[in-house]
Amino acid sequence: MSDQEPVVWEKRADGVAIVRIARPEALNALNLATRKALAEAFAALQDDAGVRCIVLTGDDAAFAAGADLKEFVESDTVEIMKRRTERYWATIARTPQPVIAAIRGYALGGGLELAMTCDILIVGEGAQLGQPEVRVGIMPGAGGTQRLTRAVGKFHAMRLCLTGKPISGCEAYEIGLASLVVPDAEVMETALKMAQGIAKLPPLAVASVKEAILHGESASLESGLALERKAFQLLFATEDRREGMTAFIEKRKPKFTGS
Ligand code: CO8
Repeated sequence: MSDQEPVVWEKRADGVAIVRIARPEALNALNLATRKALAEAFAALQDDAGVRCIVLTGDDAAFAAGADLKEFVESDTVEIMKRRTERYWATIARTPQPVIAAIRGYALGGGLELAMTCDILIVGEGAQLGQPEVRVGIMPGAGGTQRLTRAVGKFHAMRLCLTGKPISGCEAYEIGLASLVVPDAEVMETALKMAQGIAKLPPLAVASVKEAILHGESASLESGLALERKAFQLLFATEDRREGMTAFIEKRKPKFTGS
């Protein structure tokens, strides 16, 4: 386990890494140091072939309650532009391994935007997800008007961003902002179990699925289908493809090597 604060991460023997935001005194509000530490953690994990799936989480009270307003209050436009903080979330969004956000408590503003850079969202029933920026005179600045709209459509995105009111984990699931909703106490267990399952799968196939879905999101249907087809064809060059199919035919468990 690394000892960097305010983000701690551990790599486990089962191929799952857990990244935890650890600023409980501020409901995991994302100050600059936290955002930078998150990007550094993901950059390190991306290069580790032993990491097959990543779980990003906070604590029982909050995934993250947004950008740190105490740090924002005296900021001006030029300073905000010069920070180029978009690079931190971009690092996370470009992670080739699947990233599961395990959300308990608040996921607000930049916290929800961070969650939306992940691939699978597992939320607790009592979680509070929202884009409250408008209530403090700003607006979402890292995906809240874009990724959110792609996930839930114009009318839910408008409601969330224009009222600033949070929704529960149950409602997030109903509108397509979460992959699963579970009792709060089961969020981490569910996320870890799913991550362990993904970690056992052939990593080149897993990474190709992720790439095709993400790139296809902003492509035309024709381009997306072509990208999918090429990725599908490429996977026939992998040893794991042969092993997976042979193991099925021989009625045994496959041994995937990542090649
Ligand atoms: N920033 C800084 N500190 C915070 C934040 C925050 N976003 N949220 C909570 N805290 C701190 C509080 O100040 C308090 O600290 P202290 O005890 O020292 O005063 C501590 O956390 C506990 O908070 P509360 O006492 O307020 O706890 P409550 O249970 O009463 O309320 C809420 C919880 C409802 C979550 C409330 O704290 C709240 O409304 N927080 C602000 C939520 C918010 O507006 N978030 C959006 C911020 S703007 C944003 O995210 C823009 C993103 C742009 C892109 C940047 C990418 C990162």
